[in-house]
Amino acid sequence: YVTQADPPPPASGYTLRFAPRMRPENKPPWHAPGESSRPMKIEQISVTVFNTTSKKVNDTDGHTHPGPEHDSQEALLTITDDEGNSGYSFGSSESLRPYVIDNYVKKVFMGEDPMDREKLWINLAKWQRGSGANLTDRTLAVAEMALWDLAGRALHTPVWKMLGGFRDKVLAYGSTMCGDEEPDGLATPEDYANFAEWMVNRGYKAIKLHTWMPPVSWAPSVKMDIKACAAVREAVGPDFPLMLDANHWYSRMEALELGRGIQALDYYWYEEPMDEHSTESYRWLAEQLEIPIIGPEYAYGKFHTRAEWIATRACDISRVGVADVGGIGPSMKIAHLAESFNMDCEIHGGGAGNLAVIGAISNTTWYERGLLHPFIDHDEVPKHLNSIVDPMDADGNIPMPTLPGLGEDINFDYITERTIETH
Ligand code: LLH
Ligand code: MG
Repeated sequence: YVTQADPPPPASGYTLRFAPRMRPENKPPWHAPGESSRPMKIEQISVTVFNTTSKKVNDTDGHTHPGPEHDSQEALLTITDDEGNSGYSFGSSESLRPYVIDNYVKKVFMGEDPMDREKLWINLAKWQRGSGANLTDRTLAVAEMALWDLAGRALHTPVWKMLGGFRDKVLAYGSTMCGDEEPDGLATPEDYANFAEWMVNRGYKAIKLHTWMPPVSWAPSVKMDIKACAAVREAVGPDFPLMLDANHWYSRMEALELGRGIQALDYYWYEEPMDEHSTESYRWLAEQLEIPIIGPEYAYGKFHTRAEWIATRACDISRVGVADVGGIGPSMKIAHLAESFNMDCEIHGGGAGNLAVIGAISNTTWYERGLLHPFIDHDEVPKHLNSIVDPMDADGNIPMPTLPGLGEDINFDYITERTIETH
């Protein structure tokens, strides 16, 4: 079967190729011929909070920027069944705090068959209504992805294959951080243009700009956004796919002016320029612009909200990220819903869960790689992993993971050494 030492799959277009795997004999869940499988049971759920380091900081509005290296905390959720199979998924220590794990995740999951992901997800999601906002879509996503990881590891199969493999690699777009006021950072249109040139040389085949948002002293500014978009278009040439993810709280008229500006620059899609909870505002915008509107990314309501956007023509391209809608299962529902309307569904954010969804659907083109910044090395391996999940080759392709499960190559020794709490 596939081990960590195996090389990544060959770059072979969209044909499916995969190293043959052997079923380990007498290892669960493989059984003797004629023997039917018995349900597995979740026996243990634990969270390991550990210290690590980060070179990223959040501003007062929650956007991520480069910062000095500092101590930070991460948490690893482990779900183990009675046959000794474990699944792992990372989250914030806050989203996996004891109150949430004990009152919701353990209550719903313990003693259940970890393979019953749909039942467990629906039963957990129902708890959200009465949880007083304590049980978030993020927690749902981490818990659900640990179930997928467990199943994949038990079956010695990557999750994207379990979902129904479609591709063995995907093109990445370089997704910048939001603008800042740092010299040589992303402070001016020229900074964006210079960084775009760097990204093209690195191999990216598309670029998405996040431009300036508060608390940048003079932001937001439609005029500056258009200047940055024009500088990048100038730097990369006329045929290179570019996208814009602007300040998320523009008014309708500002969003329209900006949309017309980047439409004239031949941008490929226009993302989240207004609060997404007003579906009608996006329907109004989409009606007036030719550039495709993508969304919603952040709006609450999981697949229900995406269905409303599609049904009311508020978007031309659908959008979903595993952390936004509570996991891989609900993301697949949205991708298939969009597919049923001949609509693309572009995936928000990177990481193992999003990569698994991309590997299993036909109606998507890109992997969002980032957030990138001139001061950040995205290829640097986080200390709690042995390798990054999204290595990109010089042609801008990311291979689908070959490890069983979600495909995260976890450095368990590092986590054990730096554990500060287990619950
Ligand atoms: O505002 C931000 O920081 C970004 O928009 C961020 O949420 C990013 O994840 C995003 O929107 N990507 O598409
Ligand atoms: Mg976005």
